[in-house]
Amino acid sequence: MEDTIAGVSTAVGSAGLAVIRMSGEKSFEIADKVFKGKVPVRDQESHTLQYGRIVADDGEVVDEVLLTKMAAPKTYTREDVVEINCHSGFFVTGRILRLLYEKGVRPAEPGEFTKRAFINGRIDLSQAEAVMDLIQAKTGKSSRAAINQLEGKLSSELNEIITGLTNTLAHIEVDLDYPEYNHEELSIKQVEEEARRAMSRLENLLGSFHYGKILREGMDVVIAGKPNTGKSSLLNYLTRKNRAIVTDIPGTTRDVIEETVNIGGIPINLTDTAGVRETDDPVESIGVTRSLEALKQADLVILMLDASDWQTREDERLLELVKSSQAHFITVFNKIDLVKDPEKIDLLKRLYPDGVFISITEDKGLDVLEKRLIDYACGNKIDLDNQVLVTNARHERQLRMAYETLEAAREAIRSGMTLDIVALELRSALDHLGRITGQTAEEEIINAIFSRFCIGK
Ligand SMILES: Nc1nc2c(ncn2[C@@H]2O[C@H](COP(=O)(O)OP(=O)(O)OP(=O)(O)O)[C@@H](O)[C@H]2O)c(=O)[nH]1
Ligand SMILES: [Mg+2]
Repeated sequence: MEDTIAGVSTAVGSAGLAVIRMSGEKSFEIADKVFKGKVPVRDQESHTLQYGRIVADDGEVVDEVLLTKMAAPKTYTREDVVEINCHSGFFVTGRILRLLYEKGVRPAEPGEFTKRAFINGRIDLSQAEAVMDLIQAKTGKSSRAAINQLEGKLSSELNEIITGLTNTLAHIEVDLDYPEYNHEELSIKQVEEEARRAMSRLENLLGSFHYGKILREGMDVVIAGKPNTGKSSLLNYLTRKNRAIVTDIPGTTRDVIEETVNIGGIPINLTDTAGVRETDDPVESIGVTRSLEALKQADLVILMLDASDWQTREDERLLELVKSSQAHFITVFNKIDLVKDPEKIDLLKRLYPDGVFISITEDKGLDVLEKRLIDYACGNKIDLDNQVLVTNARHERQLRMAYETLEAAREAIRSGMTLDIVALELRSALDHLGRITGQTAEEEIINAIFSRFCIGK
């Protein structure tokens, strides 16, 4: 039998209300030792709320609360659950928890409620991970992706692939165990076909990771350019804040500044960097080094040029640098308001057909830039309702390994290997897929995942 556990499920700090959650076989019995309401908790109807008081052993009223009783199995953990809505604050919640501990409850570990939901088979591992993604979702679209995963869209796609492969494996095993039936010709073809089918589904899932990862973690966009081109002005514009200092003195930004913004539902982690140039100033030169390092981490670089002064040696050097870093980049010409001759602008547009031309001071072209950012994340091409998204790097890794293993299985078939070798590869592919759903995940992995949760979840 599992212990009964309790923890505060709401955020720590001053707020109107807090929720203390308790789960386990003794939840109702223990609740009755501290809660005084109209009816004892054990007689209260399941999935209802009751008003009452938390009373200490000496009769002192600790808090007025609302208590929710939820009997197994239709609960978050599939165990008996009690939730106490109490007044928030360190003192009150602490007292109530201590009372519960005195009556035999154990403090919940981080993520332990969700872990129980997983162990008790209500959700699989990828769904449990989605709980945390949902809590940390940065935009509406991110939370949408997490909800889809939580509701089991990824799980059911994986389970279909797993079932197909498992059936095939069973088929092979029969052939191996009863060779007298000699189905070999037939099953080899089926095996090959099944592996191919699974691979094409895995390929689909893997292809969704670019966007899925961006939704979960945000897209890392670095604004780079020589000094004074308007990088910090762009950061301020996109964040709608006066986050970075803007002056007309080249070399204003010395450090790397990061802010996350929501552009069209895509979380974008923006980094403003120190303008890159050769400098004798020791502080600025550290800033330049950091800029170059930030470039290497970027999913996408906004290379910022001054439309009125863009052919400098510094610009060329930077362009080379960005190109050689192999990062994707958008060339942005700022300050087009300063270019009075329309022919000059036309020339620029011809030279840089993929460039984006903006003026931050006159608010021109910034909508085009935002659209380009969204397009790169491919936010508009993906239908969140119908596409199963892979958002988690751990899942992507296992999917890729499953894919490679299936490829090896097909290779084994093509080169005439015996069925037992093929079976080995199939089993290994199934192991990789099972690590995502949790069926074959090692205990350390499971523990590591739940330890990243907050207490009370
Ligand atoms: N005319 C004009 N000036 C602009 C525009 N955008 C920014 N500026 C001005 O350009 C100057 C430099 O802007 P910043 O945003 O500090 O430039 P930066 O690239 O961050 O500069 P460093 O931090 O020194 O590398 C400021 O005086 C801005 O007001 C624009 O579109 N048009
Ligand atoms: Mg700056």
